[in-house]
Amino acid sequence: MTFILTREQGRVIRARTGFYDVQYGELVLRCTLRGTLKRKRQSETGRRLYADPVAVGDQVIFSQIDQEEGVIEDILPRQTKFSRKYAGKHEDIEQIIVANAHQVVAVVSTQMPPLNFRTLDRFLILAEAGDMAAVICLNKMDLVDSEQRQQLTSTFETYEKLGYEVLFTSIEDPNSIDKLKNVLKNKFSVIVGPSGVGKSSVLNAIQPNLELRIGEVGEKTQKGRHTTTLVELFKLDIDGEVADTPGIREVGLWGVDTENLELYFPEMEPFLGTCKYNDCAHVKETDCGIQSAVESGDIHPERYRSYVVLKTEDTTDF
Ligand SMILES: Nc1nc2c(ncn2[C@@H]2O[C@H](COP(=O)(O)OP(=O)(O)OP(=O)(O)O)[C@@H](O)[C@H]2O)c(=O)[nH]1
Ligand SMILES: [Mg+2]
Ligand SMILES: [Zn+2]
Repeated sequence: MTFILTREQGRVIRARTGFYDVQYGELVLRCTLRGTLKRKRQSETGRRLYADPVAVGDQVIFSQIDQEEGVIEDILPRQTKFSRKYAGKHEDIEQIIVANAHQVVAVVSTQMPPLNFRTLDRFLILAEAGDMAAVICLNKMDLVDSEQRQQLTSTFETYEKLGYEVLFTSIEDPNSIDKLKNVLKNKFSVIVGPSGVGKSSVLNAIQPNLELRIGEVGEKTQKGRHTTTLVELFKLDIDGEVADTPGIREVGLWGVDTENLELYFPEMEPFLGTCKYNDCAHVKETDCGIQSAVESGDIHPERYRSYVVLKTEDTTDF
């Protein structure tokens, strides 16, 4: 008779709605969810709470059914989570993309697809809301000339001043890939960003035997084609772990206190309390300390634009 594991602790390394690969030592079991857990998806009124109650990175209690299959009995509390608002057909619910990561690497590209600061700021805010540090990776640096490169370096100083580490990478420049490698060392990182920016490509450059599928970016649309279709966790040879994720088209905010959105913009802090109105939204009000700081150049206009977009509509702006 073969030995069957019961109620052991494992970790979810791959998730596809309804099925989860749980790792326990060398063993990986394809698991489903116990019925009681499925019901956790719903509030007492029967409303759905999560797109999926289990996420990659979750520590879970599982029992084995046979050589290949098992069932998840319980989910252990999460240290961190990277979530977005999942716009379902009838309601907005939380989609946990990765649980328990130490840091978020937000990847954007210089071109193909074009650089979008709104999107980048949304990723940074979601990292903050999920209690994780964020590193910015501006990829495809080989597609810009030296003048543009200089311009980008100075634009991204804004982010460096806010305390974000900024990496300028290209899969054609091994030095830049080494820098990214260093950032991933000894940590569990989640790589996020729009489709086609090169998330899977930079991971392949770091460790070719990952053999992640990479896609093309349409010449006309300048958009990626969602080549990575599921969240997957990998162990790196350099001692570190990464979760590659599919490009996110709609970065809906989740877990963000939009009433106090200014608190997610560190550069606004020195000016809080300097507005005429206590409940100033810093959008159209007169005598507003934040708007004055934008005019005097103390707050970067692109960052302020992100603030206004998120404050006033909280929907995706591409
Ligand atoms: N010129 C240039 N092209 C790159 C670079 N990195 C990636 N690419 C190209 O960008 C395209 C998209 O790369 P992927 O790695 O599939 O992008 P992704 O972010 O994983 O996309 P999704 O999985 O759809 O979210 C591919 O054609 C890559 O060859 C780079 O540094 N420079
Ligand atoms: Mg990919
Ligand atoms: Zn104000």
